[in-house]
Formats: sequence, structure tokens, C-alpha cells
Amino acid sequence: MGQSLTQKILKSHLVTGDLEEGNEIALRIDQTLTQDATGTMAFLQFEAMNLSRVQTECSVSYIDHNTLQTGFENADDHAFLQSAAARFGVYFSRPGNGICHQVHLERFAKPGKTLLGSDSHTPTAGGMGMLAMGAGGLDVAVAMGRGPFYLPNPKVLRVWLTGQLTDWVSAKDIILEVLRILTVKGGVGKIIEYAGPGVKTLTVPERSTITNMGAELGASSSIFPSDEQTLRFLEAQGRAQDWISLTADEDATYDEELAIDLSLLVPMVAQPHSPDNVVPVSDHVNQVVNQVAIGSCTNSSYQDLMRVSQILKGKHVHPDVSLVISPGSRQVLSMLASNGALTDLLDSGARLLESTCGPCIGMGQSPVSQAVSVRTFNRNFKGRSGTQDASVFLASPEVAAACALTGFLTDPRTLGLPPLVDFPERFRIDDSMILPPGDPTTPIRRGPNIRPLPLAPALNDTLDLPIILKLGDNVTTDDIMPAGSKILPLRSNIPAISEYTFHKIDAQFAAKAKDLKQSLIVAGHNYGQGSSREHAALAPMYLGLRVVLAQSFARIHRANLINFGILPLTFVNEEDHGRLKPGMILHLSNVHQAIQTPGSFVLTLSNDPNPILVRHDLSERQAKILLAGGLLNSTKYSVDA
Ligand code: MIC
Ligand code: SF4
Repeated sequence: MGQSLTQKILKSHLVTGDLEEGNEIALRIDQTLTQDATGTMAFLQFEAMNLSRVQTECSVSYIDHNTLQTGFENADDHAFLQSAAARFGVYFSRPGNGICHQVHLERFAKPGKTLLGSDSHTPTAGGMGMLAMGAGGLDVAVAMGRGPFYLPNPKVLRVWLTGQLTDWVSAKDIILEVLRILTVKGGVGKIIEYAGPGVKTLTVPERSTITNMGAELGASSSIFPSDEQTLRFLEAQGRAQDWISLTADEDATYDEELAIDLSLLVPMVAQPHSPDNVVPVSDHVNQVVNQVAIGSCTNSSYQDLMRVSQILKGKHVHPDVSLVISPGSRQVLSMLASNGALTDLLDSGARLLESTCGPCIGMGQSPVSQAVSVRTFNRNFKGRSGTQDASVFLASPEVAAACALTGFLTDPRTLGLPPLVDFPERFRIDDSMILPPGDPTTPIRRGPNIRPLPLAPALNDTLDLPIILKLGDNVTTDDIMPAGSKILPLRSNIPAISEYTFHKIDAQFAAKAKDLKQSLIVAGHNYGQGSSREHAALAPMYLGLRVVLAQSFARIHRANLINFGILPLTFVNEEDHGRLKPGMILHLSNVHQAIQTPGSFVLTLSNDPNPILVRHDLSERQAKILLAGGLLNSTKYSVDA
């Protein structure tokens, strides 16, 4: 029987597990990436494992999130990461060189290989025919040491593309359409594989916009074949030798299928406050816009920004709109500078930002109170922009540029002739801001904000846990551990950052948790969707969270909970969620035996004779980790860095 593209890569990288069954599998990882907001933890963990040099084909450490240096903390993190990269054998992409996913695509991604990154948008490299997945920093640290990466054996969903995009409709509209159909839960447990005659009409950067936002579907990864378009991109990056042809067999079978005719798509927006809340932009044409932000790992490629510059050329941004642009990489920025497009952007009134994540993670450019902000980014969770009452719409660069000119949400098809951008024959290649692996004796530079890792206690056999918080569906890791310019500098200091746990939902959470000493959270479906930040597990663990009882979990967050000793349980009967209230005490007994036995077990409530039936769905490996109090404990590594 024929194989899908996904199956081919899974098979060639399988370490343990069975691809025919629904169990946990383990994969060999060829490349890793880390970024500065998750990387300090990953390297502290790598160091704690007493490993001396990375064992992958290539590992890269990027500085792109925490570049707003309002105090010593971020600069100290950069110095730590630079010294750790040199010592442990990792490439180091200096601040200003670009957003990790864009630079990785340009300079490192290779078809047919596996990539694990401590960032949820690592699947961006799926546009290159690579199996690229996001994970917590600890899993990436293990992979850097050549340990396998464990994940539930994924289902494969094929998206069959036919036709061709029409004028003013772009790759962002394709993934917004997929999000509209599948929702933010629709990809959980799946790899999304793109195929069909429409695929060859899309360039690698366009494909990567689509695979990037597969993270918003909750998918484990998204992938395109490696074909002539892939070769064209690699040739233009001076890397033709990295190309291989890789497609699914014609008779491959899939677990699920979806078909999209590209010629029927129209310009879309994701309305506040969820990336799947998608409608045509024409539904909102009278909506005033206060801010437009163009950039992020989703839409800041050379072609994206060239199209924006052509739309804005010779015109002026509406006086009531603030337009900010962050090019995805130094390569993109320098090409715009050398061909004059940057001048067109600046002349139009655009404000130029660094080639970093910037406003996407609330690092500056928070919009005005009650703003409507149109962003080419991938997440519009409430408050993520830094302005709690702002309404963020996600859109393509074409829609964003049109809004910047008119001051209203605008269907760009009303602007006349579309921009026409040629695919460059040669990108501008200058790797001087990527430092190669250095001397293994390089001393590690550790500023005062870089604190040792806390360890989880071993899981008790009997637990009496008060419910500290009860939540609904789709709680994000931004809800659990917010980001932004005030909190991100504390990423290397768990005691300090833990004070912000659930801060926007309950400002007293940290204080309450410390009073209770041990606690449990009740949640709905898709708990922990969004980013890979393990701080959303580490900080609650530090505050005494022992169990999360939810209807279902997002993959990366569930793995992070287990890695840091927090037991993830799901309801067997959905309606039991309604019976639970904050303050109630749940009693768990014989926990050790229960988590080592497949199937369900019961929790009892004080003052209620009806028990709550729950499942753990842990593999044997995961049960062992929990019994030991987390992955670092279970492998008996020393963490007194
Ligand atoms: C994000 O987009 O939320 C981030 C910031 O890139 C995160 C990583 C982090 O929290 O550091 C992600 O997507 O994993
Ligand atoms: Fe950076 Fe935003 Fe991409 Fe996350 S989603 S990596 S914050 S640009």
C-alpha cells in the first residue's frame, strides 16, 4: 500500500512504537531550534543533564523574542545563550538577524528531515517538506542530546488543493479557510498534509504561511511535498544541494480528507479573539481601524513585504492609523533596502521595527485603548497585544496594507490592479550574523536573573486537592502565563515569573496557590492551546499545582505538564465538569497504581457520594516520569547548575 509523505518521514525516523497503532511513538530528531524566550530554560536543562555537546545534525539558537532591552535581564539572557551555544556546539543567530522560523526556513530547513523547536510555530519549516514540530524546552534539550522525541502516533489529514488563487487573495486566506472549517481544535492529534494540483502554484514562503498557522489548528505539524518550487527556493538561497524530491505515493491512504478549491477563496479575516473566528473581510467594511501591524513568522517574507510596498508606493497611510512593519529577517530587510522598496514603505508613513517578533508577543506597539488592530500575525487572543480591551483581526499582508491606506477594514479587491512580485532568482545571502558552534571550553555567562531550575516533588499516592480555578474551553498558554514586555524578561527566573500565573484571569492566583500549597485546576476542551512555553507548566508546578482535570488537552501543553510532574486527567463523563466548583476538595487515592493501569479511575468529592470518573491516557513512560516528579527527576539528572 502506498505511503503518505508524513508516513515516509515518520518511518525513516521511527525509533520505537508502531505506526499502525494509535500508541506513543518516538522519533529521531535531525535538527533543533530554540528561541530566547524558551531557550534559556532549554539550555539550563541541557546543562543539567550533564551533556557536553549537542548530538544533532544541526541545532540553532535564535534571539528574536526578548529584544526589547528595558533592563539588564534580556541582554543577560542573550549573553547566556551566546556562551551556551558556543560551548554546546550550537549555531547562534544574533539579535537582529531575524525571527527563528523565517531564518530557519531560509538558511537551515531541509526536506525529508525532522526538526524539533521550542516554539509552537516550528511547523513553519513544513513548507520545505520537513517534519517540523513544536515542543517544550525540556523535550528539545533531550533531542539536542540525541534522545528521541515522543508523541502520540498522529492521524494524517490530507488537504487537497485544486485551482489557483485569484487576484488579491493570498496564502493567509487558505489557512484562514482551513481554520474556519476545522477550528482551533480540529488539528489536535493530526498532521496536516497538503497535496493536489493547487500545491505547485504556491511558493515555499506561501506554503510556510500555511504550515505556520497549522499550529492554530492544534495540529502536531503541517507539511507540503518537496518539489520544483522547493528546489527553486533552495537554489535562490544557494542551497540546491539540500534538495530532495519527496511526495506522497499516489495510492496513499489518509485518516481524514478535506478539499479546497483555491479559485473560490476571497480575502478573509479572523475576528477577535480566536484565529478560527473567520469571515470574509467584506463582512466588516465599515469598521474603523486604528493600527496595522505587518510582520511575524506567519507573513513577513520578502514576497509579502514586496507586495505591501507595491500597494503603499506613492500613497500615504491614513492619518488615524499607526502602521508598523517588522521584516521577518535581516535577509528580507536588506533586500528591501537594496531594491528601494524600503524607501517606498517609509515614504508611505510606515514605522519600521526590528526583524523580530515584536508586537506579535506584546513586545511594544500595544495599540490604543479599545483599538481595532489588523495584524498579519497568527494569534489574536484577548490581551496578547498588551492592550486588554483591543480587538485584533488577523489578515493577509494585502488586506493589512489596504486597511492602512483607507483607515477601515477593506477588501483589497477594491484597490484595482494587484501587486505583482517576481520570485527572486537569488536571495541576498549573508550569514555573518549566524555564529558557528564555538569552543567547548567557552565559559557560560550567567547574569543574576538566571536562576536554577526548580524541581517538582514526586507525585503522592494520596492527594486531597482543592479546586483553585475552574475554566472553560480553549484556555491558552497566554492565559496561564501571559507574555509581553513586562513579564517576558522573567523567563529565566521561575520564582519571579510565577507571580504572574493566571494573572489576567485572577490577579490573586499566585497568592492563593501559595496559601493552599497544593491544588487542582478544572478546565474544558483544548486546555493549554497556543504556545509551547513550558513556563505555563513550570510556574504552576512551582506554586503547587498537582493535577489538571480537563475535557481535553492541547498536545504540547499536556507533554509539558507531564515533564514537570503535573498529572493531566480527563473527564470520562463530560457533564461532570458542571458539578465542580472552585473550593471543592477532590480526593485521589492509590494514584500510583491508577496511573500505571490503563483505563479509568475515580476521584471522590468531599460531601458528595457520586464519584467523578476520570482517565489518564498515560503511556508507561509518562507514568514513570510522573511518579518521579517530572522528567529531570526521573532521569536523575542534577539540576544545581
Ligand atoms: C508565541 O507565539 O506565543 C511564542 C511566544 O512564540 C511561543 C513561545 C514562547 O512563549 O516563548 C510559542 O508559540 O511557542
Ligand atoms: Fe514570534 Fe509571534 Fe511567531 Fe511566536 S508567533 S514565534 S511571538 S512571531
